[in-house]
Amino acid sequence: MIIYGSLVSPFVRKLLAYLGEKGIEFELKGVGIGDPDPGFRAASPLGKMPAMDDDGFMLADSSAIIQYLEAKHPAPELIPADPQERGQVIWWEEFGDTVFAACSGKMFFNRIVAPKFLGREGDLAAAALAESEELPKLLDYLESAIPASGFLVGDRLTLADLAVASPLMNFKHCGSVVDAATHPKVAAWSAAILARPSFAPWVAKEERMMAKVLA
Ligand SMILES: N[C@@H](CCC(=O)N[C@@H](CS)C(=O)NCC(=O)O)C(=O)O
Repeated sequence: MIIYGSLVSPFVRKLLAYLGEKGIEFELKGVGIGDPDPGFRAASPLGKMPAMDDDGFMLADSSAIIQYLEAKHPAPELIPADPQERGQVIWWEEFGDTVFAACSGKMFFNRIVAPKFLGREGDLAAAALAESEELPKLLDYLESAIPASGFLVGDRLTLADLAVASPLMNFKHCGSVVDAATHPKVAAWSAAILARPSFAPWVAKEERMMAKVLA
C-alpha cells in the first residue's frame, strides 16, 4: 500500500499514527502541495494529501482512508463499535480535523508553508489572530474534556487521541507549545500520545526536517 503525503500535514500525521497502531505495512511517498506526481494525482482528485493506493484501490482524505482501513483491518479497534463511544470518537476526529487543525493551519501555513515552501508572504495577521483568539479557547475546552483515564474516549487509545494530538505538532513548529502550568492535562495527555511508537519516529523525522527548513 502506498500513502502519499508530507510529514508536516496534520491529516497525514494522523493517518501514519493510525497505520502504526494497526500494524499495517505501507510505503510513504513524499509529496508536497500542488505536487504533479501522477500516482498522487490519480489517487487524490482534489490534489490534497493524504491519498492512498491499496493495490490499485485509490482513495483520498484521511477520514475516508481510515474508515476503509478500519473495515478492512478491524483489530485493534480504533473506532469503537459501541454506539456512544463511536459517536464520541467521530466528534473528536471532527474537532481535530476541522477545528484544531484549521487553527493550527492558519498559523503553520501563514508563518511557515507560504514563505518557506511556496515562496510567498503569508497572512501574519491571520496567524496572530488564530494564536491569540482561537487557540486559548480550544485548549481550554480540551483541558476540561480530557478524562482521568488519559484517553479522550473510554479507557484505551482510539482514533480520537490520534486525530486531536496530531495538529499539536503544527502548533509546536510555530513555537506554540502547550503550557503545563495553564493546561496540565493537555500537556500530559499530548506528551503521552505523541511519544507512542506510532507517532514518535515520524515526529522525530519531522522535527529534523523542520529544523533545516527554519534554520
Ligand atoms: N479533509 C482532508 C484535508 C486534506 C488537506 O486539506 N490537506 C492539505 C495539507 S494539510 C492539502 O493537501 N492542501 C493542499 C491544497 O489544498 O491544495 C483530509 O482529512 O485528508
